[in-house]
Amino acid sequence: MRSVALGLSMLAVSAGMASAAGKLNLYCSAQEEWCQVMARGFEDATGIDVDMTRKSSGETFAQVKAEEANPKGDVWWGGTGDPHLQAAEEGLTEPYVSPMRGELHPWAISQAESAGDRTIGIYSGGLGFGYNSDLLAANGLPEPKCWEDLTKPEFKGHVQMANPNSSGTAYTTLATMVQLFGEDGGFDYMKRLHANINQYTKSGSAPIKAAGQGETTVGIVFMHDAVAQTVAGFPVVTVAPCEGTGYEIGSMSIIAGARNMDEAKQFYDWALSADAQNLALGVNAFQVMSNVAAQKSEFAPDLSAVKLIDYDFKKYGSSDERKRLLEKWDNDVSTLPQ
Ligand code: S7P
Repeated sequence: MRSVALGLSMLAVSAGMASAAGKLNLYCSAQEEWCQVMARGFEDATGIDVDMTRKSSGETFAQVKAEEANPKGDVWWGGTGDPHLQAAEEGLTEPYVSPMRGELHPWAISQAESAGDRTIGIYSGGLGFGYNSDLLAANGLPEPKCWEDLTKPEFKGHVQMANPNSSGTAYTTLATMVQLFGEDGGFDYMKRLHANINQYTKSGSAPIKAAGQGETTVGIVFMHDAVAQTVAGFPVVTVAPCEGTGYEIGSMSIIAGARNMDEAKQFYDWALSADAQNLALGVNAFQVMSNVAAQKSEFAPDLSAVKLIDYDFKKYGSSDERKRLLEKWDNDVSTLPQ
């Protein structure tokens, strides 16, 4: 009896400690498994309860904007940098200079500096595509090596990508084509690609998961997401397109007016540490991490061997440009017959 009472009082003490330690509402736009380990890892490190919601980058941006007058989230972690930059420009996120900043790669810091410290880089990764080698062979298709190959008539119905309105990956694709081929050339490419698309998904990594399952031959995704399918045992080959490609600076921001501001800053500092970033390795997240001391997986795509464009994050993350490109894609591309 006594030990039960003692046990109950210890439980009460630890429950009291948990609530004294506070709570955090985390909006997460990276892959689900990674979001989960970040939430649980922070709880373990601090005792702070985390309520995590996972949504794609564009969807999270729309939610943060819709909640502007009554913010429900505290930190937005992960997802491509463009909508984080747009949120910064629209004053939806809070300036913060973390004491951890000195441990980061210059590209992560310049993301912060270009946004008045309202966001920061947490990882980076190159855009490309992957294909299911079994399906490619079964359909007698040539090995695609370039963006242009995906628009060839024989690939009709074989290519999948996400919708750029909901997905940061797909917005990066659209902005990459405009930067690679110019405004007219980029939209001409998106129209020709549209003719071969079998489905626009909501989530950016869904197309390569579908390729792994044999539901589409090609998926346009970040290369690290294609590599993750290969490592998981699926017959997926990753391609760095021959013309060159864009890349992302996956980002993190504190939401303006966060109800749990102290906890938000604690999470922010922790998420920039090498220990927190090393959690990625356990869930097959093969991005390049922003902390210089974070470990790099042997499977991570070698970006130094990829022809990367000089992606203009400021321009393509600006509110006007992002809205303009998405509207143009909605009106001129997505409505075309297939
Ligand atoms: O975690 C994998 C990853 O590709 O997901 C993020 C992505 O933006 C989330 O999906 P959406 O494309 O649907 O927004 C990337 O930042 C990240 O590298």
